[in-house]
Amino acid sequence: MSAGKRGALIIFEGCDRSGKTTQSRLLVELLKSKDVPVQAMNFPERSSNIGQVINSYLTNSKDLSDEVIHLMFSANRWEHMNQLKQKLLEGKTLIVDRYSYSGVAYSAAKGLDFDWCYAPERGLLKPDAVFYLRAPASDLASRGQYGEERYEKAEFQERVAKVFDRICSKEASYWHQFDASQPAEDLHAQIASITDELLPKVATQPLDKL
Ligand code: DGP
Ligand code: NA
Ligand code: NA
Repeated sequence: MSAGKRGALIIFEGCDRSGKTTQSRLLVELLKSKDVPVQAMNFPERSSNIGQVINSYLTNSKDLSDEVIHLMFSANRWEHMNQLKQKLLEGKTLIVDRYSYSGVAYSAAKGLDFDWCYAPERGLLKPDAVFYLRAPASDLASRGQYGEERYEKAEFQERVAKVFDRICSKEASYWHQFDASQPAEDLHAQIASITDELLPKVATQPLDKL
């Protein structure tokens, strides 16, 4: 690590099938090719004990109340926070597939109170940038069959998208909205250019909290 330089915390958000997986992979590959220390991460992180409960819930083999699963998703982020912080301070840039905003969007889409949903996320590391891949849920559904997981229904995704839109307008200072229906290479080029500007800028800024 170069002295005092930290990595950037970059989050991809969006509905299921919005292209987050492809775009985060392309960004990680690009940064690696430029010798930027980088690591891909993913929430929910399904390997921990909490992550395994979340996985059982998502695959419909376990039912939990909306409030309980909400807090489990949040706890899954909290249990990885020290690790994220340490990596960032070592100079590693983290490219993360989903974060607190999915936590709020998916639970608020069920009807839970927005502020209640946000409360357990407070104190987590604040992202330097959120790349929001936005597309009407009807477009996403037409990309092919949704999978079998609990939330993969067009009507529910439509409600999730509305909450993401609301968060995006509130957090405009570090959210970047992209049209997810454009070709992947075009989207990648825009994301790459924002990331290029971001990394040197945040390298000397202290980490902040949500
Ligand atoms: P993924 O592995 O990123 O595709 O996420 C799995 C599913 O879980 C997906 O439908 C989005 C949803 N999800 C991700 N994070 C959260 C969260 O914090 N809370 C809730 N309720 N759902 C989430
Ligand atoms: Na998914
Ligand atoms: Na994820």
